[in-house]
Amino acid sequence: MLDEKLEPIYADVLRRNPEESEFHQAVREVLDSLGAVVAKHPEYAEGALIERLCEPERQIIFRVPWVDDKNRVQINRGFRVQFNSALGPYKGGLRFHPSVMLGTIKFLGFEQTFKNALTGMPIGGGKGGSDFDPKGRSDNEIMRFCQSFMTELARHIGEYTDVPAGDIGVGQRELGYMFGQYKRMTNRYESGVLTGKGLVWGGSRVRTEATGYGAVYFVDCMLRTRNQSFDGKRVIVSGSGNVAVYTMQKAAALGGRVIACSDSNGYVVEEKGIDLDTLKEVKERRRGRVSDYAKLRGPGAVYIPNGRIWDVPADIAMPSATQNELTGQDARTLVKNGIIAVGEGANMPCTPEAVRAFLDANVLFGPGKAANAGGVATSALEMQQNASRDSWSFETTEARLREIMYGIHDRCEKTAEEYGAPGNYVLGANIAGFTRVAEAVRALGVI
Ligand code: NDP
Ligand code: 2IT
Repeated sequence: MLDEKLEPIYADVLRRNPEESEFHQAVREVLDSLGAVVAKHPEYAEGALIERLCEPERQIIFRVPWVDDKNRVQINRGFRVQFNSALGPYKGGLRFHPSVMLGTIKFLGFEQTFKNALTGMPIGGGKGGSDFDPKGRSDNEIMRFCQSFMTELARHIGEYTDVPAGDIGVGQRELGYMFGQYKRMTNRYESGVLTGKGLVWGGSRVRTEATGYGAVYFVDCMLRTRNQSFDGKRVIVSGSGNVAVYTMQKAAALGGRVIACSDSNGYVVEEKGIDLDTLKEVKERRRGRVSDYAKLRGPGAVYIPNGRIWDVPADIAMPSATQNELTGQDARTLVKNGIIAVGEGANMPCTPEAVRAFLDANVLFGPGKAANAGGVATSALEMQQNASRDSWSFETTEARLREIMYGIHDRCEKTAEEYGAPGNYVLGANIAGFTRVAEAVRALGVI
């Protein structure tokens, strides 16, 4: 049940953003946590403050024409939603996936605003992307698409305005082509305009690893509140992209046994533990599938096409692929099999029903906007290095990331306690993120 002050705000969001179910879901989840806040601080319900937080400052939609290898003209749709800049320039990734619609980018931009606030760093929230499908495209096609996408995006971004980065389907290769095109168009080596750059062209150490490492640090903090650790635990990680791979790496480094990962075609289980060198060779160099990994590893690795990775009994689950990939039914299966902690590496991977099932079963649950904030936080560290024309060591950067994740955990934990729900990281993250961004929005007047 929504608080009566929040009910009309949500009704308005539904009415003004028809057919955008992912955006509705993300807004609803935050509003569900805010009842206690507006009861304690009625000023937050005034001045249409919450309404303003639900309305993006700017939404840009553009055509992306490009020519494929067969000389055919292709048309995709590009998006950039500049959600909120009260705390700093808009900041958030670009997603290239055929499922991308305006509502997808709005949900991600909304989440990003609170996530970025939670890091304590000076970054606003934004997100962008395209319905372009990179699968099966040649390197030249990827380059031409990225150049065309940037040709339009360039006029909307800048180191003080809006700083994109990667997300699903966008990694260092794509960012390189986009940065190259931006540099060419503007005749400026403006390193701070994008993050997730390669090391020799202005990138930061640890940015590649940051989201996964950060998510594991967050889960580790949650485990410690119950005198537990990763050591000896069975860990399952969905996805096998950037977030998943470095989640597996850090979980294994802390003594966890990572036994399963997946892609959109199926999952692989290897009881001995997933071999990360082989997985990286398959995913990062060959751009292959987890089925290729299973073939390379032989009989110890079992590939299950079209199955649900959440059927694999585990102690810790880290959904790191995409939104709504873990349903209420999956959550009940995990609980039945004795899960103790879940950390969202992806954005909104657990459905609301799944989140409720975990909270009801007293499972430690780290919501994405807290648990996966290490990626964007390290992007902010990349911006710091770019602004000071400096480059930090791996150790220094990782130590900063770890400190930031511990800080986020403490902020969520303390806020949950303050609002009478100890251990509820969903409430803690939503309220702590909201209050920081709301404070700034209020201070800046009606703009
Ligand atoms: P990648 O493109 O590197 O990897 C995505 C992985 O998820 C792939 O294994 C992919 O499988 C799988 N996947 C994607 N879409 C679907 C789908 N619709 N159904 C099933 N599987 C799917 O992306 P990232 O690792 O960067 O991102 C993963 C998640 O983490 C996203 O939710 C993203 O928003 C979030 N995130 C990313 C951050 C970053 O720094 N990169 C930071 C914070 C959050 P397949 O190859 O078959 O498509
Ligand atoms: O969802 C996310 O936080 C990201 N994709 C990373 C954003 C960033 O700007 O580094």
